[in-house]
Amino acid sequence: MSGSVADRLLIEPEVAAALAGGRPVVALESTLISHGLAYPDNLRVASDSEAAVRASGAVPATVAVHDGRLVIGLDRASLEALATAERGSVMKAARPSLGAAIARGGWAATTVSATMIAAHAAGIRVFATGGIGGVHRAHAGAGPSMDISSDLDELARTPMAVVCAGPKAILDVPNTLEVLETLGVPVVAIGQADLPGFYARSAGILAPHTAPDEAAAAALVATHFDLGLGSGILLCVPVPADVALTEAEARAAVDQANADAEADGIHGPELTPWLLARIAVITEGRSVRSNTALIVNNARVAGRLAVALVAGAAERR
Ligand code: PSU
Ligand code: MN
Repeated sequence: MSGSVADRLLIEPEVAAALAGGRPVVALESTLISHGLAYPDNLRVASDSEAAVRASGAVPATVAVHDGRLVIGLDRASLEALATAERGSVMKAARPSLGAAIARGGWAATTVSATMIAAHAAGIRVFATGGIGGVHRAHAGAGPSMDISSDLDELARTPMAVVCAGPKAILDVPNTLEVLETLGVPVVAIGQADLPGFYARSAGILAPHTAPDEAAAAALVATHFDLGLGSGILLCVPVPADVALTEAEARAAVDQANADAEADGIHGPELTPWLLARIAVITEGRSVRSNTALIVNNARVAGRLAVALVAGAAERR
């Protein structure tokens, strides 16, 4: 018995038509809807992100698992179902849990890794999320954490341009960059030399590569894809300035939340959503304001990037 992800796709007609016509499409993920944010922020962000992709001239395709299929392009009712589902009833599907999520039936949300798998099988090349997963922080007195998101390995093996606001600030960001380098994944900051810090504009370290603007980033993406290396490319866009946390506030909240998670013994796939929720409480909602704004901003940038990639391909013909 053999098959492929492609056998499991259910591509919504507007998305299918855009792909068949070679028009720009942007994939969006669903774990940030079901696990990353609470209702109603999650539903607002999901629909605002789709609108932002459209405003940039591309077609949005939010990805999730439903009743054994990888759905590419969710309608309003599906977004609502995911956003309002009872806590714990929606599975978080990543590469290691994708088979289980498909076999189980019902709804599952796709993380960055699972969304990349589905979107790539559908022929989509650009994807927007909030922040990618990475290497979690070490516990006090212990060696480096072995809790490394499957997002990183997926970036190594799936050729897709992933737009984010940097690795999530809850992580060990320097070690996350090291792993991405080992895996051969280019990391590009757009518009600044510093690596964007998710809640804050800067992660306090330089990005390995920088592109002055989206057009330059699109040219870099096109060259990376033309080489056929097989890997993805990570584009990091700073959170909008008016809702950014200062580096100091972000650091204090993240340190506190990680200490609380360690004390409570939180680990595994539960850890990332737990930390995001804890930081929302610690910052009295300010982290949610930046998280929601950066997701929509990334969707807008990804839309422009998808448009530029299609235009560039037409020019090269
Ligand atoms: N970006 C956000 N919020 C999120 C995520 C991204 O602003 O909740 C999700 C993505 O789906 C990402 C996941 O793949 O968090 C990482 O989870 P983990 O660390 O368990 O791999
Ligand atoms: Mn993990």
